[in-house]
Amino acid sequence: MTVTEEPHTGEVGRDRHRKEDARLITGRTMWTENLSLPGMMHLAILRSPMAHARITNVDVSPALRMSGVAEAFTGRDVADLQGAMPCVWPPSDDTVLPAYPPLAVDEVRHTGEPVAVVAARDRASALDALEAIEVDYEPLPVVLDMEAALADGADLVHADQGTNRCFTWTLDSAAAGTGDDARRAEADAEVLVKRRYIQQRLIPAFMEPRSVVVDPTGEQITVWSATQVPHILRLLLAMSTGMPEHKIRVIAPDVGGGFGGKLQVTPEEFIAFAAARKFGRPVKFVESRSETMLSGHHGRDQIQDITVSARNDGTVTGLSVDLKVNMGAYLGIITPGIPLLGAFMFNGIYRFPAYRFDCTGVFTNTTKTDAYRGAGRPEATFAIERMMDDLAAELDMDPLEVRRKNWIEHDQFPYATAAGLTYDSGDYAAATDRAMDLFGYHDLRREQRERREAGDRVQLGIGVSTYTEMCGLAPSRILGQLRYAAGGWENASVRMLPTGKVEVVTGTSPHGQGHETAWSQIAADQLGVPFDDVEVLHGDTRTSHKGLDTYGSRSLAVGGIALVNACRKVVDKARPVAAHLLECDPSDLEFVDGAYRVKGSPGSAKTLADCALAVFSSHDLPEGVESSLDADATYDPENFSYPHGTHLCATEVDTETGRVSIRSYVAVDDVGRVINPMIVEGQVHGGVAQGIAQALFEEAVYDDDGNLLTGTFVDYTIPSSADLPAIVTDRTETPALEHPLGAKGVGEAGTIASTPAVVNAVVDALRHLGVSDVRMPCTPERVWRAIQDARDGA
Ligand code: MCN
Repeated sequence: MTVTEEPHTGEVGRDRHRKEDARLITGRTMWTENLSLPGMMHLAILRSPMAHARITNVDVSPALRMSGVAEAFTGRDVADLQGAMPCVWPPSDDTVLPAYPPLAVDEVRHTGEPVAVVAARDRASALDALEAIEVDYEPLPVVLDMEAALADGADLVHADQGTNRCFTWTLDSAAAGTGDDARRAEADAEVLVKRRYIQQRLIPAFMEPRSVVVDPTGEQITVWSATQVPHILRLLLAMSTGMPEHKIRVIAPDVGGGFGGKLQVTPEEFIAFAAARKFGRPVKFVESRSETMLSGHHGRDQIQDITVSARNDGTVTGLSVDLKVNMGAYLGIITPGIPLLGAFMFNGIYRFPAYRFDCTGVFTNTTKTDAYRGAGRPEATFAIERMMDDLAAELDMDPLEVRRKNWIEHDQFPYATAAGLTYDSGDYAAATDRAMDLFGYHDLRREQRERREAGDRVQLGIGVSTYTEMCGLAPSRILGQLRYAAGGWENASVRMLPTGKVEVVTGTSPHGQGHETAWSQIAADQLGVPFDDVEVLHGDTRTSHKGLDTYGSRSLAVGGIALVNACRKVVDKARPVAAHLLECDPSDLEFVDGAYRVKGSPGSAKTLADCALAVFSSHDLPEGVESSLDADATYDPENFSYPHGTHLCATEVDTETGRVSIRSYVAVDDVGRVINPMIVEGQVHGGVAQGIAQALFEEAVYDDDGNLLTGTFVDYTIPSSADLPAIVTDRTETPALEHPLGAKGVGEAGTIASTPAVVNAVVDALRHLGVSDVRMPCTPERVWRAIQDARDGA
């Protein structure tokens, strides 16, 4: 498929303030927490204080005697109702899939695991009553470290599985026929650079904590949840509990952010569902921020051992990756699949002729990990972009020179990588040249040299990240080859109302991305109707009957195209109606600027609104013409979408205190054709903020007993806007060749690009002092210690 459409009305590509923002920022909307139903009970969950223990006794009866309490129950009490938490992405036949009851039955395996539930007339009474529940725990050995967990004789997280190894997965370009042998490249290398990078554990910090309301009193059970995935939640609730799917309705009202953290079906949703069915009354569960941090899923947590083989002139000849990934104690819906999304991206934008990737998933007594903005791709990009800097340092080359030598040239697209993907388009030189201009690269390098020579206390570092990523998840065929259980298609419907107004129904489920605005722009453009005449409906399985929701920067590249295709069907359906109204043959018509015009006689025109009204009355339709212009389309792309760009960061690092401050940051991204530049800019800003957060600020830390030490925002230091630099953004535009709009995703790009840019800048400031790595987050203490260690020759 090729890029075909020119905008009909100029709507696509235009800055539009987000239409949803007025209600979101003035509070004129409904969050799940605001929902109140007659007879509703409030749930509170007692969570394990132990990282690993056998539950020998739970007594909820003291809680039942407390004021306001209606019910209390344990995992045993709802064993037949609660279902089991599903994992839909086992990468191999022998992936270990341990039992995962939403409410623990006889053993807990991480702190924060749900153990018992109280239902009361209000939340405060439910929370108070938790303290009265008596639980006897028999402590079991705690396994926290991935390498220790894999050692012979290690204590086991799941004794019944006999191993802490969840899966192993290998991608070898020689075996797959996509490239040469990476082991041979290592043996023949003139230069071999081996590094270990640590991806720390992160906690998604969306603004609205997870909340769920379940009403079992109607014809259907209705679930309101602050989720990214209402369609997937309905399906998995049905499959896991045996409830007929058509008897479950899931509504994701406005949702206050997700960042992958709400791409999950949660124990809390399953518990609320079981409680509502047990009691026959509506229930509500709203978690506190510390519950989110303790037991919502975490992200990253990988040990990356990387080897790059190269020639003395800087040409890369091979790449090997050995990855260990912390699953936590259980598997979320796609926990083991996260590193697979990274597997294809370690080679970045470079022409590596040989590639080998070995990955091991490891169980530990920690909160499960799963998607966090970028999911697999920030980790891979970090490793390769840090590596290119380290290779440049090894060869005494400029980091950009090494990159230029190895990246895929514009005229080499489409390019099949040794990892097995085909990148459709890109222009890495154009984005880099633009970024260098905006950044003042050469001037900053000069200043850096001067400061080094002067021995200044505050040194300047320049960090480069020339990234690409695969997004637009889809394509079903490839996801199937990777053993992901679901597909990657997306659905959209267009309903033409008699007055020419339009309702768009989408299977995507926005939670901050502005789809109502962007989808209105697409529909307005395709149909030639005013932007304000389009209403976008989403997030309710009754209205939006078919969809696969929002994650993996897929919504535009898949859902947006489904919408384009549905609009085109509408235009096709209206053609015979317009021809009838204009008393001509359909083949004499062209659809231009939102109206059917007789070719060569542009004066006579009929708009879609004219056709919609004619179809509504249907008094006088030609034979065989349906009395509806509505259309529905499902789209499943052939390939991922590959945005790319160049991010440059300048840091000032105080060599006496270790304090890092970002002096300037330039992001030039290429996301193909853009629907709404203002939204894209916002996505880049937010993404970069999250990437900087990983580089400099955030880390989830457990103590030796498996207690989370960073369970509040006092200890888990998400940056505020005061901690972040002004970000200079710009774009280059290389259209996606395989998507009809030419657009590529942007929702994760900033996060993927920025972390290595910042860490490279920190290390670059200190390389002349002998520092070659600083572990993330690069806190003042870590930076200071790295300088001391280098001085001490450690
Ligand atoms: N867009 C555009 N032109 C392009 C690409 C995108 O105008 N060439 C617009 C789209 O129309 C859409 C937005 O940018 O309005 C993001 O589009 P897309 O890249 O398709 O990403 P998704 O809509 O699928 O969003 C998911 C992505 C992910 S995976 C995470 S994580 C993330 C992100 O979006 N979480 C977010 N951005 C977030 N933004 C907010 N506010 N909150 C989150 O939780």
